[in-house]
Amino acid sequence: MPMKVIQSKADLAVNGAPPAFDQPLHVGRPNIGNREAFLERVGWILDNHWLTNDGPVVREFERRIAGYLGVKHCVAMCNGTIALEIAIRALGFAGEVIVPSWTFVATAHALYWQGITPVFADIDPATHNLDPAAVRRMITPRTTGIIGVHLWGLAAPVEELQAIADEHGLKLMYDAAHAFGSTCKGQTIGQFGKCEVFSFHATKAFNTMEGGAVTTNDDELAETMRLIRNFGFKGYDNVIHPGTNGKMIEVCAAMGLANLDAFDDIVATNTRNYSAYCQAMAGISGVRLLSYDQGERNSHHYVVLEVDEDCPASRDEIVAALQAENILARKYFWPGAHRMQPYRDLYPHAGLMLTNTRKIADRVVVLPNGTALPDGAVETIGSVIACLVSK
Ligand code: T4K
Repeated sequence: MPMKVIQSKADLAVNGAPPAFDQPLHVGRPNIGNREAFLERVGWILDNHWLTNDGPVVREFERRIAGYLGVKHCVAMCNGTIALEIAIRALGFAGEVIVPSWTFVATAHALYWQGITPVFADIDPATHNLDPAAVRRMITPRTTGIIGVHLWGLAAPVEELQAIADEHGLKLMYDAAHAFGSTCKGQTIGQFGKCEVFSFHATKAFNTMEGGAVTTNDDELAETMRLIRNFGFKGYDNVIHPGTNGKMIEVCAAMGLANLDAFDDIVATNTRNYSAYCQAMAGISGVRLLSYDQGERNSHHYVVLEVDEDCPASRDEIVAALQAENILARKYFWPGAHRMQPYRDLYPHAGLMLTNTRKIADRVVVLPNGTALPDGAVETIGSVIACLVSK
């Protein structure tokens, strides 16, 4: 279908015109790599009669991911949230752990679920990542660790956070759910802190349908996480550690291998789309895209638009107008974890310490990207936003 031409506000679906797209455009539309390679491997898995429990495809996947990220160990998991929980448990976090509120709620839930109190620190509005000075302010005698998040695949301030952790005897790990393929000062994310946790959920740039992994250079930590991932079993009938079921299945690993082979192409498509978005938004006053450091690698999976306070259209008006066009933009991660339960009841006044988080939460719109985005869609999305904010 030819793209709708938007010349005036009367052409917008919120004002009664037909939507720009027949089919919804999703922010998290999965990238599907080499379909034939995937299906062939699934056939092999069925013939092999080994579907889960540390099977040969999961092992190959772990080797390939560790090699790709340049890290000693990759422990594949059933999803990113369980991977966070297992890493937190293996590191022995307790008491309070400092995290950003400006993240997907799973970062905080993975702590709370284990009886550990997440303490929210504010972010740097330029990068949306933890502000080291804010982290220092939240340290108490009960603090045992810090979880940095590389939000949108932009590296957290790893040197500053490591210095704080060393100074105060805290353990530091990362939620790298968004950061597969990103670098920090040229070094691949996956090797910072004690360990880093990836999500390979369907909606991520690199996916295994459901899945995740913890990467680390620490042999002992990797071994402990492998035990916890499989109920604490060391061989048959011998349980030597408390554990859970965090195992990745063979079919998910097969999807991961097919997508790993396609990952460079996926990133190239995302990067092309991101550049088109930059061009489309360049002349529109009142909105701007979060920028990526051109000297670092990033999957450019997240296209994050910030709507200024004095923009003629509010953030919520922009989201409503895009959704009316079947462009399912998202307000990730509004309203911030501190305003979600149980944290809203736990910290009714947290917003006083989280001034940047509050501001950013009210400004952000995440736009669709990925290999499923139709040609020309970015330009149409740009023209919807341009028309909306025009006076
Ligand atoms: N830490 C961080 C920083 C994270 O962002 C995440 C996950 C985690 C930890 C936890 O990792 P996992 O345990 O999830 O591995 C989605 C994802 O479910 C979640 O994985 C992700 N972050 C988060 C940012 O986004 P929702 O609740 O927004 O998902 P939903 O169902 O609204 O889907 C998003 C869009 O994608 C929709 O427009 C529908 C579309 N979609 C979705 C799926 C699953 C498709 O088109 N096809 C699909 O197969 O959380």
